[in-house]
Amino acid sequence: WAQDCKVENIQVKQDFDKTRYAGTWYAVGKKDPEGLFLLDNVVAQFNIEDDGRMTATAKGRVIILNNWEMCAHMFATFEGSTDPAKFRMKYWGAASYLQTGNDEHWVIDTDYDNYAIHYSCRLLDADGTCLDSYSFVFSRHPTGLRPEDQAIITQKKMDLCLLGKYRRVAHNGES
Ligand code: ODT
Repeated sequence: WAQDCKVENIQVKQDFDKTRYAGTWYAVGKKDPEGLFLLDNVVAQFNIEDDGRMTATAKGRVIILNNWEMCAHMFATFEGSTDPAKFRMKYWGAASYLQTGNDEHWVIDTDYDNYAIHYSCRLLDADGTCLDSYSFVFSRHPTGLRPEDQAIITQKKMDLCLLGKYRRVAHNGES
């Protein structure tokens, strides 16, 4: 259907299973927020702790203080909500000059074995659309998405009203 781009109407993954989501994901695409942070070579590792909570670590090349590029090690804890695919992500870096924050973290779609697409709105506009969002496309494979998954991801980008706003995230063995 025709999406109205209101954040409250965005569909997320039904019956999201965080246990199947655990493990390594390679960022292959990204729609940047304002004040971009993670650049490329981004690899995220999701874990389920003994108490059932989801945590994650991520490594990647980041940009800090306008022009400094470096490899960063980041950590996150996730707080669940009534919707199993909607979390709040508290994050911080191994070093104090890295970004910290508390963002929405929604799993829009995944097949657990090959692809995932995430979405975060940081700032809601008065009309219910998003003023500042970011979104990661993840693959289980560092080489990128399989052709059969690309059409699904394109549809999801449209649903998020972000088609054409993503860039490719390179993996060249750094970080
Ligand atoms: O890159 C940006 O411009 C904004 C993104 C900042 C959040 C980075 C925090 C990563 C913390 C470690 C968690 C890993 C999980 C990653 C999953 C999706 C990316 C938020």
